[in-house]
Formats: sequence, C-alpha cells, structure tokens
Amino acid sequence: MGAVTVILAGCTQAQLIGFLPEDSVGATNHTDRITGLWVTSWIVLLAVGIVTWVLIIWAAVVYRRRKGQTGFPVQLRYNMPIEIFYTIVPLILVIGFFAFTVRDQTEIEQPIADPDVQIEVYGQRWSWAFNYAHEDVYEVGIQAQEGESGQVDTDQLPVLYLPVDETVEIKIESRDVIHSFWIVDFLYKKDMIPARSNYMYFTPLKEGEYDGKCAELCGEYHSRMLFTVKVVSREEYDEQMALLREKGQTGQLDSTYDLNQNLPGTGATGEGEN
Ligand SMILES: [Cu+2]
Repeated sequence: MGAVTVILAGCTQAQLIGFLPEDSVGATNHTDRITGLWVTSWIVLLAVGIVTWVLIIWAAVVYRRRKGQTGFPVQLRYNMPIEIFYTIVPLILVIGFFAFTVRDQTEIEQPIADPDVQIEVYGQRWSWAFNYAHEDVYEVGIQAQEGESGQVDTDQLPVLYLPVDETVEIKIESRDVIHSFWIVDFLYKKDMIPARSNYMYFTPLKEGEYDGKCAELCGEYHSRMLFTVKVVSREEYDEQMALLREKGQTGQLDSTYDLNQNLPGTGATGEGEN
C-alpha cells in the first residue's frame, strides 16, 4: 500500500483516471465506479505484466548458454509448485475480473423505479430523434454538417437536454439498422436494435456540454451521426421544453416512422406491399 501511495502521488489527473476523458470525472453517478474498475484492472494487469517480464528476462539471463557449453541443458518437467502457481493465479484473476464486472454492471443496470426524466431516443440513419415523455415534446436532428473550415458545425447538431441531479431513464430504439447510443464522457454506450428496447439509467451530476455519437458502424454517414448533450439546471431544462412546445414539436415521434414496418409481431402480411 505504501509503495502504491508513493507511486500514485506522482500521477497526473489523466493517469489517475487511466487516460479516460477528464470531463468524465463525476459526470454521472456511474462514472467514478466505471473509472475505478478500469484503473484497478490496469493496475492488476500491469502487476502481472511486470512479474512476467521480470521472469522472462531473469530466465534468459541466468540460464543463457555460457562459453564452452555443449548439448542440451538439464531438462525439467512436472514441476508441481510452478504448475499449480500458473494454474491458480490466472483462475483467481479471471474470477476476480468477472466478479467485479458483475458487481458494477448490476449497479449500473439497476432500473430506476420512478425516474424524474424519461427520454426515448431513436437512432436513424444518420441522426437522432429525442422524445421527452413527461413533457410530450420531441426534437429531431440531421447528420453533422460542415462549417466554413470543413470542420463539424457543432451548432447544427441535435441537442439532448438533461436536468442536473435528476434521475434519467433513456429508452433506446432504432428505426432502421443497429446503431449505438454513446455519450462519451458518461463512459457508457448501448446498442440500438430495431424492434427491441434497451434502457440506460443514470443521474447527471455536472452541468456542461458533452459529445455524443453513434458507436456502431451503420452505413455511409455513420461518422456524421453526432449529437450534443447539455446538462442544465431544471429552470433551463423547462425553458428548452417550452421552446420545443412553441416550435410546435409536441407529441412523440413513435415507431410509426420506423423504416421496417414488417417486423414479426406487427401484424404485417407483406402482401401487396413492397
Ligand atoms: Cu449509427
């Protein structure tokens, strides 16, 4: 522990969070847990790496062929202590990684019974639609446009608003092919699968602007499938909802707009249609 403390004391912030994005620190109620799993895993893996590298170099140096030696060196096999060591240690590591992953995954995937904010996100080639269920308003975007310098014009990206310190449920859907809903600094993404609903639950804890993108290659303009998340105060959130209402964007953009209308269970026959 002493050695670890000394080593970590000399670390930069970037190293302490395992080179994950710095804005992710405290971004949601889950990010610290995810960073913890990531960093601890790397510390364990590096420790295993150091032991392995030292043993390789030690064996190569100490047991190298000396001048004048001929024939094979002494052949060793069935070394029980070593065989037990390299069976047990990986087993402990695998069980450990599995256990901590399950622990954190269970915590992160825990549904929120009565979320303050309920949002339905549709992925569609190549942008996003956001339905705000409680407010009964929606926003729909277009794929990223180029600004004058050829860079992405961030002002034209669709924006998802979230109120800070309130519990959020996001229902994740697709209108066409598999996309993936990823808010980079929230350190979490989830596939958007046609005819299937996935969910994400979290509480944003830090006001700010975060980048979102599609993380599943979905076609020609996949790389333009970007959005912005703005975590704002409740007042500003309500203002934005009122603004959408003023623009006439009331109601929900539901599955009526899905590309695939002939999925099993929808009652479609496929006859007389194409
Ligand atoms: Cu996509």
